[in-house]
Amino acid sequence: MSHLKSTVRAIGSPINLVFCGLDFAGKTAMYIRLKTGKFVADLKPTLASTMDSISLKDEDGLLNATIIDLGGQEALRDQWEEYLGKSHAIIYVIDANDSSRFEESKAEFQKRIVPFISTIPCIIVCNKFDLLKAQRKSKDSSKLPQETEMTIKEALAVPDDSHFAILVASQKTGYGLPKVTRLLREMVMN
Ligand SMILES: Nc1nc2c(ncn2[C@@H]2O[C@H](COP(=O)(O)OP(=O)(O)OP(=O)(O)O)[C@@H](O)[C@H]2O)c(=O)[nH]1
Ligand SMILES: [Mg+2]
Repeated sequence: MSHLKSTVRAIGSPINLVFCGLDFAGKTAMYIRLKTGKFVADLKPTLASTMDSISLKDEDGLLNATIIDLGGQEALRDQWEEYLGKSHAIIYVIDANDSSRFEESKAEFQKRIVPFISTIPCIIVCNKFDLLKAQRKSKDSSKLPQETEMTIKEALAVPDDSHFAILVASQKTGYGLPKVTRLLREMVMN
């Protein structure tokens, strides 16, 4: 993984994180979970983008971020570009439990995200892992995170030479979220 940083950031200043992805993917749920540690089940679609400050914590301390949570509905997607170019990292969220929308998510990823990810790191979040896991029921699910990563990487046709990481996560259970801070440190801060 390279460490390119296209957007200059003053030392110690917050990183700019942009959340994008299709409507209903779980962007707002993730931002709220990262900020408050809580899962909100009855969120309304985001129509006006939200800007907020969050503090992420890990064993290395605090990582301050200014986040932009964008709306994913079709009519709102043209707005993404304006924010993507100013970000230090992109969080692209996909509902990993809804394969009927993988094609649509791939088309938007290829059109709107790929042009940025040779220079801006991107964390692809395979969200709603709790729902995928529940479908496995009695079957062994130890390999499911790895399988999900592969499925989503292929579904989005992520270019091998791009600056990305894939994270399997659930906003409901919190699965995967402790890795976010470390990934951001590795991808943006180093
Ligand atoms: N079970 C489960 N539900 C989730 C998860 N993440 C989000 N949801 C639910 O999915 C629905 C959509 O989540 P949002 O966060 O509003 O989706 P969004 O991507 O912000 O959607 P837009 O604002 O329209 O772009 C909500 O009912 C959430 O509670 C998850 O990991 N697991
Ligand atoms: Mg939202």
